Amino acid sequence: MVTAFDLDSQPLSIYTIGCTLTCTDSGSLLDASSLNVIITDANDNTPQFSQAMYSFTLTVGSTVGTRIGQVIATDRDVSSNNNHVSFTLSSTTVFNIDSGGNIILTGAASLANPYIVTVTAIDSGGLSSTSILQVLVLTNTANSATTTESANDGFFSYTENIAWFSCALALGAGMFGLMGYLLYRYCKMKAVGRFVLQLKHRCKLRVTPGEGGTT
Ligand SMILES: [Ca+2]
Ligand SMILES: [Ca+2]
Repeated sequence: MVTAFDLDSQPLSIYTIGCTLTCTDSGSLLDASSLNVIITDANDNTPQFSQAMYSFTLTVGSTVGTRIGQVIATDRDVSSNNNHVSFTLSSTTVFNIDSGGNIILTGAASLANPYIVTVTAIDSGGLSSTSILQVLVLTNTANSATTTESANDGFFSYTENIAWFSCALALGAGMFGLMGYLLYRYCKMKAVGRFVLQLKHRCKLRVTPGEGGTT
């Protein structure tokens, strides 16, 4: 019995093909029987990475346990026995990889850029493939601008800053009010002075005709 196509490519882990068998003799006597062929999944697919190379960045000084990124590999076999994928990394004490493909920091990463290691995906039957993992370690200088911006944005998040700002605002308002008051008093005194001068001038005018009449 020979198959005419790839039975393993069917999207079922186990399925059955029903056949009818017949046999005849030289006298044309025959008999028939049924044959069920149960197709099970063979481990004929190798895990495949979604990318030939993965590149991630990491800030120097990051704490152990930091998740750096994730690699993804899939296996086209249909049964869990044959499509279960696990990961390993080539020798390194700085990174590790968990069952989900997450790259985890396990040691102090230096600025010896870039870290390049081989990541392997292997199924339960021992079929495997590899990809390249590159990790670029950056200084935190690139984050300084963001840090400064955050500090500015958070000016009013500190109680002492609010107190200083309120005092400065109140002092400015007080000075403005005092200047307005002094200006008002100055204008008022100036008006009173003009009034007094005008009054003196009128009195002088009234006295002048009388003095002329007595002479
Ligand atoms: Ca497989
Ligand atoms: Ca298969």
